[in-house]
Amino acid sequence: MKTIIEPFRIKSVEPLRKTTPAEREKLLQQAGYNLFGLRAADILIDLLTDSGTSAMSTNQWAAMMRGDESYAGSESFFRLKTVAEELTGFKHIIPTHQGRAAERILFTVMCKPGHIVPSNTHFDTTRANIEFTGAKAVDLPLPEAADTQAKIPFKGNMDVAALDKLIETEGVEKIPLVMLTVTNNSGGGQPVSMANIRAVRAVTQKYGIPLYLDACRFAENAYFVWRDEPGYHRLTPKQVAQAMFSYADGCTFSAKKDAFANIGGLLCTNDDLLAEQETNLLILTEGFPTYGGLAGRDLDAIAVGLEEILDPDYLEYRIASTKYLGRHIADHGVPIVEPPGGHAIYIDAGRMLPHISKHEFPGQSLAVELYRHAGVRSVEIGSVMFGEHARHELLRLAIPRRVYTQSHIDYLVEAILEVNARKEKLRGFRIVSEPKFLRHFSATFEPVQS
Ligand code: PM9
Repeated sequence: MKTIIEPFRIKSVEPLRKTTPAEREKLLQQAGYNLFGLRAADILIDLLTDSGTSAMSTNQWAAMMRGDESYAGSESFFRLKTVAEELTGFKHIIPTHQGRAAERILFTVMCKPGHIVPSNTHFDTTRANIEFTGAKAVDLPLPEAADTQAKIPFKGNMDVAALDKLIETEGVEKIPLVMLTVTNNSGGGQPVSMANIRAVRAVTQKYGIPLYLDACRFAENAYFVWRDEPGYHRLTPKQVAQAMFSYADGCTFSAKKDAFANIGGLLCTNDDLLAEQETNLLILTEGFPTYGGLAGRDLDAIAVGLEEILDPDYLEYRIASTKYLGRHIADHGVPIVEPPGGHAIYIDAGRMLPHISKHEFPGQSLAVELYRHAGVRSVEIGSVMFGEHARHELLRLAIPRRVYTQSHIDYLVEAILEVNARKEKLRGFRIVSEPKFLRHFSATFEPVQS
């Protein structure tokens, strides 16, 4: 059979509420045209993020009932530790309440003003947490990745020659660690090849610098390697993931992505001294090392999710579903970041709406219009999110795991193509108010009058 189906059936459902265009117009105005300010009940299909929005399985819910809520020495922690150690091979497994908490602890311990942390592309929370310590976050994506239309595999790779040059010119003492984000979220959800991980590893080893994975979407990355990189097809996705982790000295991980959990994160390392410093900081702000800001039941949900996510049938469906959305809009004239990535489709709003300059936020304009037209929530990944660091003006349609069905995806395709058919009518936005950090979460906007 050629048809790839959702490898699960639905046991519990949540109703979706339809709104009228007039209601949506009013809600947009009340939210200051920032879709983060909408109530979830007013959204039909929510593609704001794939983070913490997964549908948990029966086994995860059952595991939650086993949750051991002991303050210290919880059995739930030891169950998670066993799974995470087996998967990652790291010596120290530190739970945190989500990915950015792991980032904050890691960078607080490792970075100081004047330091530089290179990555293929930092995610916004990663960049913000690095810069909060006074260090600088530097992105070193492949030069070819600048062309959103280039259909090259493993477009999330790091520019290894640029990394070598940066370390050479800036000096080893300025670079406390190198990061690789798998898959490369801000770079279009594109995977990183095992060859690239190995090459980055060789450079970091040459200079004695630790390599950390931002492993939020490690399983989707492992699937791309398994599917497309010569030499890996004979392994299971889990074995590929284990190989990926084997080249790193540690990782940060948001269990809200590739662990199907609604909350949680991990900070892992092989370094005993670092682990001690990190644990001390953890106790100060997250909690005791056997719960790290989570309930015991959350730890159990993550432990089960980490195993379920590597099911080859699930990963095949997941990547095929994302590709279906991407191909059906791109083949009808909507420019997307090619090729379709793992967890999301990114529309190149800058290319789609050339009449809106980046100072008037084409991605934000498209996000607002897609909500106004069809009740779909997406997120701008461009100049609103990254300011002057933005390389593209993108609109991300992130697909929650195991949540929406094929007909939801077909509805999306129709909505996007209808907006595309009258794209010349879309107008830009200007910012009315913004906070100092991570402005996309709470900035307010007003439409630019034509
Ligand atoms: N990513 C996302 O939607 C959620 C926050 S923004 C709505 O893509 C990477 C690569 C991420 C990421 C979160 C984090 C932080 C780190 N690295 O959200 O703190 O994609 O668990 O993880 C979001 P937490």
